[in-house]
Amino acid sequence: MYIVYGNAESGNCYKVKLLMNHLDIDAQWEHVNILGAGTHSDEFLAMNPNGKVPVLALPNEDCLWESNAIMNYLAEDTAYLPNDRLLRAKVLQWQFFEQYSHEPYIAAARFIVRQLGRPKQHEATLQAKKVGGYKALQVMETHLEHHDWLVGNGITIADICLYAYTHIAPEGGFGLTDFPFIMAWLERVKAHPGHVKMR
Ligand SMILES: N[C@@H](CCC(=O)N[C@@H](CS)C(=O)NCC(=O)O)C(=O)O
Repeated sequence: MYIVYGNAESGNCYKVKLLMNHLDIDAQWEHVNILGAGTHSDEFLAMNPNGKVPVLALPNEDCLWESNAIMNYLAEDTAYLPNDRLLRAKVLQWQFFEQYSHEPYIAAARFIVRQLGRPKQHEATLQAKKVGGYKALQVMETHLEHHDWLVGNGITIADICLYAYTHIAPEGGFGLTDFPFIMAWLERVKAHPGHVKMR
């Protein structure tokens, strides 16, 4: 049985939870306090020297960290990670986009608003995050105007990856009403069998 070290407030952990639900994979979840010292204990750092959740502990006692690496591992040989070389590379393309151009803005803005309580001294950072976040949303909107899914003709881990922080983008102050194709895609992901809410 897998053990996932995670936190229910984390979109990165939700990616793993959502995929596991889609794939009907059982796991034991261990809560990690990410605002305290939970990710900095010697025990935790032995599993992930980078001190972040999620961590997937494998039955052979090896550990895997980085949400997208965990998803690729779990999705191997399933329809959620295509075998076709180009489609597989496109899944990676969206996962790298998520980590470099989406999550650092959208998740970070949400952290400032929700976890830090939007303190005045972070206002300039928050506004800068808004610019980057809306740019990422526009990239998705443009693609989804002509495609039902991010890659190929069905749901893949690219959709699960980007669903995680996009569906809670309003918690960081991002309005989604100007992105009708993203909103329709969020509904498609939500309606797919195997869906589970973040909290
Ligand atoms: N790139 C990593 C990011 C992981 C990450 O930022 N995790 C946050 C929660 S969303 C965390 O553990 N923060 C606590 C800390 O940095 O100590 C991934 O995709 O797994």
